[in-house]
Amino acid sequence: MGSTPPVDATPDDLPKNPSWSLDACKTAVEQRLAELAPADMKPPQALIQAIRYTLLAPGKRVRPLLVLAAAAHCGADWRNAMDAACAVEMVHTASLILDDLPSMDNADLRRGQPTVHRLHGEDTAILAAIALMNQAFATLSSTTSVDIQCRLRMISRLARVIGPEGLVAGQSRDLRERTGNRSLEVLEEINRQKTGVLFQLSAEMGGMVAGAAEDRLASLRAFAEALGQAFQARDDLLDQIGNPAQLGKNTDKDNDKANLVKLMGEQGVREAVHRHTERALAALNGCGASHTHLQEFVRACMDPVQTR
Ligand code: GRG
Repeated sequence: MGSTPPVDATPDDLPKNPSWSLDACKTAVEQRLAELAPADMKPPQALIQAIRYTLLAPGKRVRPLLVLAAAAHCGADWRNAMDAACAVEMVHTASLILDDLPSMDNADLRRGQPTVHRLHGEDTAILAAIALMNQAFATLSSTTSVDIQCRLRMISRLARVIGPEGLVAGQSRDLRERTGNRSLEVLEEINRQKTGVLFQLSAEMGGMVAGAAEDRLASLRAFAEALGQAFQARDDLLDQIGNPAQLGKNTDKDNDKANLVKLMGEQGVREAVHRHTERALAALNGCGASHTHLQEFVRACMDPVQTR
C-alpha cells in the first residue's frame, strides 16, 4: 500500500506533509473531482453536464478538507486521502441535489447558481444524484493509494452512513417531522443524522487512510460529531440571518418548521455554535498528536457568522 504509515506510528515520528495548506488542498480536491467526473464520460451529455455543473460548482469543500486534515493530523501524506475526500464530496453533492428538489426544499439557488433541477429538469437532477452516489463507491473501490482492507472499510462505512439509519433517515425526519414542538434533543438528533454522520465519516476516513488506531479514530469521531452540530447550527442561523447573494443559496427555507433559531433565538444558537466547536476541539485532547491541521480547518469552516 505504499506510504500508509504503520498503525502504531505517532504523527511526530512521521515526515511532515508536503506543502500542507487548506488552499492547496482545496485546489487539489477540485482538480481531482474534475478528473473523476471527466467531460468525456460515456453517459448521455445532459447527464454529464448536470453532474459536472453541480459537482464542480464553487462549494466550500468542507467535508473533503476534513478528510485531508484528519489524514494529515494522523501523520499521513494527505494526498493518499484524496480519493476518499472526493468520494465524500460526491455524496454530499448528491444530497444537495436531492435536498433542493421540489418535493423536498424546493430551492432554486445553490452554490451561487440555479439548482440542477431548475436548469436541467427534475429527471436529470435525480439521475445525476444517483450517478454521483455510485461514482463515490466506484472511486473508493478503485483508489490505489490505500490497501484493499482500507478500501473495504471505507466502502462499508459509507454505505452505512448514507443509508436508512444515517443521512436518509435525517432527511426523512427533517421533512416529515417539520411541525409541532421539536425539542432540542430531537433537533440535535436530526442534525446528527443529516449532517453529523458525513462529518464523522470524513474524519474517520482520513484516520483510516493514515492507519490510525481505534482510540484515535474514536477521538476523531467525537471531534467530528461535535463539529457537525456546530456546523449545522451555524447553517440554521445563516438560513435566518444570512443573505442569498453571500451564501449562494436560498435562505428562510426553515421558516415553516421547528428549528434551532425558533427554539433558542439567534443569540442562543450563536452560543450553541461556540459550545459545540469548543467540545469538538476538546475531543482531540489526549490523543497525543498536535492539532494544527484540524485547528486550522475548524477556524476556516467556522468563521464568525455573517449578518445582513
Ligand atoms: C443518500 C446522498 C443521499 C442523500 C439522501 C437529501 C438527503 C438524503 C440528505 C440531505 C441532507 C442535508 C441537505 C443536510 C444539510 C447539510 C448542509 C449543512 C449543507 C450545506 O453544506 P455546505 O455549507 O455546502 O458545506 P457547500 O455548497 O459549500 O458544499
